[in-house]
Amino acid sequence: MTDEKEITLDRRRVVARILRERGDALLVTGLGSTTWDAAAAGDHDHNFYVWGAMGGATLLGLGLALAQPQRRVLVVTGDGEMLMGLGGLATIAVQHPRNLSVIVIDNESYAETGMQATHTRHGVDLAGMGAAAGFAQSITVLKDGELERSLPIIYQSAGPVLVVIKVTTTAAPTVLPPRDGTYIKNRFRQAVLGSEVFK
Ligand SMILES: Cc1ncc(C[n+]2csc(CCOP(=O)(O)OP(=O)(O)O)c2C)c(N)n1
Ligand SMILES: [Mg+2]
Repeated sequence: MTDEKEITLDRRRVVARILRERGDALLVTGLGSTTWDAAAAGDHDHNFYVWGAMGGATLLGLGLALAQPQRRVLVVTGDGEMLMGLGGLATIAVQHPRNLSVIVIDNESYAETGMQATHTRHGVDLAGMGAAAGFAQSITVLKDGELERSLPIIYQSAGPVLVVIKVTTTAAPTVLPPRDGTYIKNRFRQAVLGSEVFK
């Protein structure tokens, strides 16, 4: 269990800081708040917003990482979403994509549905689970300095990488990206595949 007093990082600042370094990385976001965080940092044609399918973001990222091995793939998702798809950690570790980094924005809550406590509030250690599954790197970030040190791990370390970032429960305004699934898919495919998209 994390002492509430130790958590000071703001999710919007964290996600914006990470995405500032994104270069040509591809981004998958989980349902709800992490999608708003990415939209607040700036909509991008390399963003694939998973508007639903709770528990599926990391495995979508795995498929993308395997299909696009030359690109860095980031998944930015919530602790509740990650807890719903825990088996994905084992599958990712076994597939061992060197280009996949999973970032969990861990507010120890289901913010989207009213800030109910998740299991991480009760001590479940997602980074420990990633390490036990066999992730190449699996760390928890609590402070600004640790966030800065995690950036080269997120973008350059051989994956799979899991970075669990503890953030406050401070409410952030909802910022909506496009939500037409067909539009998001087509835009993303065009941006990633270019002229290959029609083959
Ligand atoms: C299968 C399923 N169960 C429940 C929900 C309702 N739901 C939507 S967002 C959410 C909370 C997500 O929590 P988390 O991933 O921690 O994101 P946060 O908003 O806290 O950043 C829940 C329970 C859903 N969309 N799908
Ligand atoms: Mg949460």
